[in-house]
Amino acid sequence: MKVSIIMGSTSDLETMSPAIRTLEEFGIEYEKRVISAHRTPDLMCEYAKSARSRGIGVIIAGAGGAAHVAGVVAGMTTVPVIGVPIQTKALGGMDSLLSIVQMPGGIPVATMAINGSKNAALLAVEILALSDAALLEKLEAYRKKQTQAVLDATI
Ligand code: RP5
Repeated sequence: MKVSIIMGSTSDLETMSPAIRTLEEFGIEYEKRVISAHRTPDLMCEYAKSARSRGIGVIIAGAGGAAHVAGVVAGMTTVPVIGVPIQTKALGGMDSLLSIVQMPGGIPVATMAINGSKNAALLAVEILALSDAALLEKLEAYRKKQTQAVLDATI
């Protein structure tokens, strides 16, 4: 299963980079694309509707401002969608957060913190690890290492 990382604009790439690095750390195959709900609506529909048949297991969707890509994609696929609200200059990302998080009943989007793309990737890893024992081992090792780093920290 592949993970898809989509984002509303090339200007979102830097914020979405921790997700990319995290998937690479776990050796997970992924694809990444700029897909805008407003600027490329036809592409968004086509992409969402074909995601499952193309072997996509989780979609991570980052967007800022009037951030509609995660929710609209979720409405067109049963592949789990994780939304990442991107921080904005005008409203600090509260606009993005509220645009993504308040989904109507029936169409869920797992919404991360503002700029929380690293956790989006880790949640995708957790979902894929439900049916992948080797990935689960890597995830457990990652958690142990993280815990140890905190225990070893000297301040
Ligand atoms: C959203 O508008 C994008 O996700 C981006 O966060 C924001 C600004 O886009 P640009 O004007 O920088 O392309 O659709």
